[in-house]
Amino acid sequence: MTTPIPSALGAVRHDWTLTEVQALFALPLMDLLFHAQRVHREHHEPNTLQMSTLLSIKTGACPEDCAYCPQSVRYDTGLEHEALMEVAAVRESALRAREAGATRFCMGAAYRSPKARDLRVIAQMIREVHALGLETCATLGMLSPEQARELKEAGLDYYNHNLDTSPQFYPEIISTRTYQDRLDTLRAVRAADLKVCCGGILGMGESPADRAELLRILANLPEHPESVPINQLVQVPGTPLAGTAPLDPFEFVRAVAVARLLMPRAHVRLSAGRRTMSDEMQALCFMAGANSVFYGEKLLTTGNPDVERDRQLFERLGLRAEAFDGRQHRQAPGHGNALGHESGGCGCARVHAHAETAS
Ligand code: SAM
Ligand code: DTB
Ligand code: SF4
Repeated sequence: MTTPIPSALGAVRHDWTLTEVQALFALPLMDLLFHAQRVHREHHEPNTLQMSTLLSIKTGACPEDCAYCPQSVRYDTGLEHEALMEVAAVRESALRAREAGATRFCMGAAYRSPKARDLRVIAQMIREVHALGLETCATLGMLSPEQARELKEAGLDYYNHNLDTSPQFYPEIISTRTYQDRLDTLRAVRAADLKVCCGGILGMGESPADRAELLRILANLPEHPESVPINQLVQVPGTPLAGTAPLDPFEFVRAVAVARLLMPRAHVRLSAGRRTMSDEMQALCFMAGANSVFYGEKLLTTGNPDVERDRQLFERLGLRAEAFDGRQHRQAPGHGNALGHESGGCGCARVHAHAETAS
């Protein structure tokens, strides 16, 4: 196996071979972590985290058959279906997320693809959230180029659409939309000049080669996604994947490190699954180059660590919030904040809320 020359790691490339990616996975863990942390520091402010809060704006009754998903109408997971939310309620929720310290608000809907009428309402939600000074993200299923443009015009910053796994393993997980459908949506999103949030799920029973191939395909896209969510499968009773053998945590950490090496400028998000990860495993993921999290007690339909628990963890690790553009939040000197820390007004303190900066 050819191991990429360590000094060459950190270059932005789009021509990774599977053999090269597998060679990175095969490095001794400490070497892999060392290179990932080194490359991370070449491209990012260390010890900072981008924080996104999720809201399910339309829940359940989805016609797709994604084997991991509690929202598919095909599986009995006991989930209550909810119609598209009112714009005012979404705004309220975004305001609370901002007060808690999130900088990005991500609206998720259980659609195969959005209908024109619903997209108009969602565009209004985006305008309202944008007006609060938050970055906006949406994940609504497949989009046409026109739909992507409509969202962009409403003020959308990011669109989340995951490849989920390798093309080889994909048919075991989803039959109702193809891998190519996903790539087409990503192309439409880019063409509308939206930022791309695209990653996958680990721990679905895929092989090490599938994990390497997923990351290789992400890295070989014409442009790297700005945001790469690495989810650990949240096993929900009633879904076909409930009962899957859990992934070795070190294999998950390796995947985070390889994502960092392949996409040096991207924000790599430690995404779903944090609730069942130990503090130590999360710290290893941050060491491996993860610099973004979902923040807030709920993902879409399942739980996420409590905000207070996260604040304590980030405090213990000396991690602080990152502002929109990679700088830290600024606050008036001595101003107390929602995270219970006194800010020095300078981007020095720990994670803190940013009502002023966001307005
Ligand atoms: N319905 C839209 C779609 O699939 O494109 C948007 C919402 S969907 C819930 C967004 C992503 O959440 C999926 O692509 C998948 O990567 C992730 N996801 C869903 N259920 C999950 C689970 N049980 N564990 C981990 N990630 C999950
Ligand atoms: C992503 O990659 N993970 C998020 C977000 N994008 C939309 C969703 C995780 C969902 C976990 C299961 C649930 O809460 O329903
Ligand atoms: Fe529907 Fe999205 Fe869930 Fe698939 S992942 S079943 S498309 S909500």
